[in-house]
Amino acid sequence: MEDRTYTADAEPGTTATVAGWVHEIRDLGGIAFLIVRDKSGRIQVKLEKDEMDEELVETGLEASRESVVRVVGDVKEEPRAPTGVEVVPTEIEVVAEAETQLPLDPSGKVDAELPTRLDNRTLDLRREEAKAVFEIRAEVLRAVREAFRDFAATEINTPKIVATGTEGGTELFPITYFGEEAFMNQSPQLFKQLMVGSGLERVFEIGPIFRAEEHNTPRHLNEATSIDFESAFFDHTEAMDVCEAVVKAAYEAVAENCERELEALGLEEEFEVPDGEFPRLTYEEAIERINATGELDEQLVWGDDLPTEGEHALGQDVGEHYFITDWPSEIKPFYIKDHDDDETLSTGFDMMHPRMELVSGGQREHRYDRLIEGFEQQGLPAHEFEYYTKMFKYGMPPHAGWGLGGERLVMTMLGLGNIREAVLFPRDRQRLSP
Ligand code: ATP
Ligand code: AMO
Repeated sequence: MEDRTYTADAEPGTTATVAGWVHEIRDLGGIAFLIVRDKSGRIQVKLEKDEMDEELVETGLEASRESVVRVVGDVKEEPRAPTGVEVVPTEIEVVAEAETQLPLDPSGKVDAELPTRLDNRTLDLRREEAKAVFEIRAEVLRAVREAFRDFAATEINTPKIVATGTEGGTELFPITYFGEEAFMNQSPQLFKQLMVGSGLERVFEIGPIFRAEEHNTPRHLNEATSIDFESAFFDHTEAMDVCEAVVKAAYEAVAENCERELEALGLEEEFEVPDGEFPRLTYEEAIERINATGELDEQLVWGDDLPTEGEHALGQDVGEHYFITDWPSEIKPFYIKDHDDDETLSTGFDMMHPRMELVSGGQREHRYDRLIEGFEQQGLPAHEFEYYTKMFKYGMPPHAGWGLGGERLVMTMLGLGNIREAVLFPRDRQRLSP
């Protein structure tokens, strides 16, 4: 198979071997066309019934849709062909036959519901639109890695089987680890912090996080991809600068390198790279603006978390990516540092897309005594976190960082209605396989 030519590269005047799936057979009587699809596109294979070898024509005509075929032939210019070229075959081989009853139609003529698509991802990703999402997702991750490298951050991988949670106890998936209780990791939070005190100083990780979310929503997954950043000697404003640059780099890369995919999604006109600085509102301004929209039944007061409807109302009001800063300390986790001049205010921030939260971050509490106090205030058993806290006794620099939901980034970037569209094999309350 190594001698095969991608359909997009088949040059008129050459003899080529193309291999791919039978997208369609158009039988017009004396002439028929087999449309062969591969990763690069499609090509027309001409079958002239009276002029070509009977067996060859028959093999072509009898190939069922979505069978894998290998075609050897002369590539000719043909203005009437969809791509301007066609293959006049000398050999057609059905390499792998497909049953005629397909669970979904990869040509996209018949729409399928999301659960059917997720149950049959292999066939679903033969559709240009579905494939485009994952080509773009890959480009986003590539661009994000490159942006982090430009900021001199080192990529790390931290354990996903852990002894303690970090983001609130109820969302943990417990597992048994050689007879001991353990959990699937909710966030690389504590490990990335441990690494800023190491010789690495500035790190990033792109990896899975696991959360037993209570709610089944279009924007929550039980296994998600977290893009995490953490740097020594940064405060929260510097962490926000990096966050903004990384998100913009992802958009820029997609605009530059994913023209075909954006077109497949019908976004070639609409797609915009965010320009200008993301506005930074304080939490106090945010609740005032939400209250002023009149969209909520009850006015928000200081200390409330922002309800989903509140986020939506504010998102519509702001109309672009933005940060919410200076959250009340009491609603941010123990590892977030408070402002030095006002302990009721934290350095925690969220970065929002008009549709939803994308990022949480902040400057971290790096002073050992304060950190231990923070555990006590949140009712967490500090001794269970000793593997983490003890390193704060041996020279832990001030540091800051954030975590960005990879699927939420792709979802909001492409206007997808459901986060599951941005994951090959999503895990949710109803879905454990495939
Ligand atoms: P028949 O004599 O049975 O009609 P034919 O081989 O002469 O068959 P045409 O009449 O030339 O076929 O074409 C049938 C249809 O297919 C026409 O609409 C024609 O434009 C189109 N067609 C013919 N050849 C090609 C080609 N190589 N690529 C795309 N379309 C083609
Ligand atoms: P947080 O819990 O806000 O912060 O998570 C950070 C970002 O991760 C994404 N995310 C999810 N995406 C899909 N499904 C989920 N269930 C899910 N949970 C989270 C969101 C969210 O904004 N340790 C901190 C980060 C930090 O301070 O560095 C944390 O985990 O986009």
